[in-house]
Amino acid sequence: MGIYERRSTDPRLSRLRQFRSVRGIELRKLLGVTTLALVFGFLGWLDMDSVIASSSATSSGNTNSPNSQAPDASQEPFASEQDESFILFAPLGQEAAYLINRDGDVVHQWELSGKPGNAVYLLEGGNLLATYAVPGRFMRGGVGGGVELLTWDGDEVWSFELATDHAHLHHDVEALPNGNVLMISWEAKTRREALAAGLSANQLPASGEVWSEMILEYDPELGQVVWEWNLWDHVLPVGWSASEHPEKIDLDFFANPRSEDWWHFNSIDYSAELDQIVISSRAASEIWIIDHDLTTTEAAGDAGDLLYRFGNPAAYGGTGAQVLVAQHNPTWLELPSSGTAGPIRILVFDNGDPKTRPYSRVLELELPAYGESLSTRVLPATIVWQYPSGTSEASDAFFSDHISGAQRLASGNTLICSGVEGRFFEVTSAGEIVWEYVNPFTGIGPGGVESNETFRCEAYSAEFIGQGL
Ligand SMILES: [Ca+2]
Repeated sequence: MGIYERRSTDPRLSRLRQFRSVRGIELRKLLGVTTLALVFGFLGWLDMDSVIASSSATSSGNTNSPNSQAPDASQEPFASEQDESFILFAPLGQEAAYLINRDGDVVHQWELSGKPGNAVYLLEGGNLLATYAVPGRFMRGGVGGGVELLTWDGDEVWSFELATDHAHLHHDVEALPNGNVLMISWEAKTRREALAAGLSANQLPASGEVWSEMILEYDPELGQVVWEWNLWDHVLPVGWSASEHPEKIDLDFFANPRSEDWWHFNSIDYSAELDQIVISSRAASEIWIIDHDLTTTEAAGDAGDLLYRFGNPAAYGGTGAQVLVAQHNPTWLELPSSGTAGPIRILVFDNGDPKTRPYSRVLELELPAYGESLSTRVLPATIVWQYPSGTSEASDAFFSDHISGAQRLASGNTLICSGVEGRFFEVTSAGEIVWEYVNPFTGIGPGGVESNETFRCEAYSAEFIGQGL
């Protein structure tokens, strides 16, 4: 059974998820029913990260993870403690984060202060950096509002909430080496501000309001935001050509009267070596790179314009093929050792879309001549690896049109979270699946129905976590 067969049924109305398990241990079928059409009818204002929810045949609340599958011992890919033997995830329908081993046993769990909003991470030593949803005026897909640092035992070290009528955290955070945390926040822009930026009234949502984006750096020692990058500082000035200024953000491309969440940032990742940030804009189908080596004042000026962008030339009036479709979770891969010139690589989960490209894939992008030698803001990225490859024997087609992510492991393998399916699987560079798990913890997810959807999963080594693992 391949994805092409699945396409014979409208994946937006019903979806039969079927896949072979690792090495033929068993054949398992999950019947998922998406309620997109109904939900669209009731909740037309929601975007894709909220409207699709699935039910699954998995049980609720078990701690024994009945759907886990141990890898074949003869193919044991986790040879040393340096390998990432533990997987962290927070099901979108529960107020909890789980840490499992490769046998699928829950080895630890945390209670969160709300449903995930959306990413969770372990810090070295076993503290949990978690997002959680806080009610507010702008409750769109990926809504957050709170960030908390919990000890291994679940005690709060600190928490920070931003869920006002004018700003609301969402989706992802990034722990910096100095202990600060980067956060993504929506920021409300009034009709007046939107018109002043060159938009016409008929480009605005019915509310007249647009929710823009900010990147905030929170210092938990000071208990305050110490750095900010604001998207609105970098919009294309009226009268400028978008294609001649890809460093600017063209509001016309995003103007969409149906939605107020124009850019829909859904991830943030930081490179300490470059002191740069890579952001994913789902609505643009682009990844954007910005400089973090700036003061807030500098970041509000031209120096804070997009350093580079990649994925969808239409977003800046350019020509050429669109590569990314509604992607998530671009991450910097390990950089060449210092002093060695070499290509920069980024791994990204390229979701796809039911209408235009109904399959997902994971791409490894190489950015040649990255840095000062690049004379363009448009990255000349090439795809150097992808899953599925199209030629591998891994026939387990997967499709998750929202949420999801991918992580390159120390072994060179790639851990993929197909979030809609609540499915985590690890593939070798040759595209062979060597481990697989389906989240059994269900709950009422963002779409308002029971699901096992999971935003992402993250793998960690026992050495990194400590705590006697
Ligand atoms: Ca992150």
